[in-house]
Amino acid sequence: MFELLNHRIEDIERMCADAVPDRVLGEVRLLAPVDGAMEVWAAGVTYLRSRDARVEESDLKSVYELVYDAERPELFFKSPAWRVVVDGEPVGIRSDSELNVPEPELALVVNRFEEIVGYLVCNDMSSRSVEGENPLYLPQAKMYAGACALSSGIRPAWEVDPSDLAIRLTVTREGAVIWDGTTSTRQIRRPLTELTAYLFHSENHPHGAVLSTGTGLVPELDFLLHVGDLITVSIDEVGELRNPVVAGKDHFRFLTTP
Ligand code: DO4
Ligand code: MG
Repeated sequence: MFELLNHRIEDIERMCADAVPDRVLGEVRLLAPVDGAMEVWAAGVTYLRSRDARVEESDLKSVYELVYDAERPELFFKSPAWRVVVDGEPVGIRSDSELNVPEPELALVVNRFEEIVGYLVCNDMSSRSVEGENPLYLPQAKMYAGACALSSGIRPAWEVDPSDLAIRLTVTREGAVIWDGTTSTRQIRRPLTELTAYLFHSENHPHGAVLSTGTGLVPELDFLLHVGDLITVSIDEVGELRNPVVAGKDHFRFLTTP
């Protein structure tokens, strides 16, 4: 993957057009679309719903109101490539967290030249109770075993207009839907290129990067994920991600390290 992101978008488009598939999709297991020194980053509080939900859960409300309106967006490191899980694999909740939610997000695949070359579905799993206690706990609320899921297939940027894509989140428990909501990328407060510009502002990403663009769907405060729940995130024209929920790091012990 990172070798592809070493190229300009017009070269990638040509390489994709010329590529001759040597295997049928159904016959292979798709891996995470990140490798090498690629990192996954995420933006936060880019939708009004995310701002309001965090104001509600937090003891320190104003940081979220301030960052929603600020010139500089909130960006945080989410995952190295090797920790990412894909469609069908479990996502995690922290064993020391009571209030956990999925965050369904459009993610951008960015080449080393800061060009958006494709789109993915991301689930930015989060502990609301850990973050709500103190925003300085954000790295623990956001980075733990099984916290970052990405869809495997990249939708090329030249095939999709990302300005008004429906994003849908469904949580199923014992076969019944217990939470369901839809938003649109139209609701995002910042241009996508503003987010990528900040990601590359004072850092190089020589293997490219994935940047998730924030959530516009946050369940109500009384919603708790349970072990065994099935989370489905789908984004029109981009893809779908389905992951069962597990708790604790042991389920991820056998992820392949770099
Ligand atoms: O401010 C904390 C994280 C926000 C976030 O992940 C989001 O809005 O999607
Ligand atoms: Mg998020």
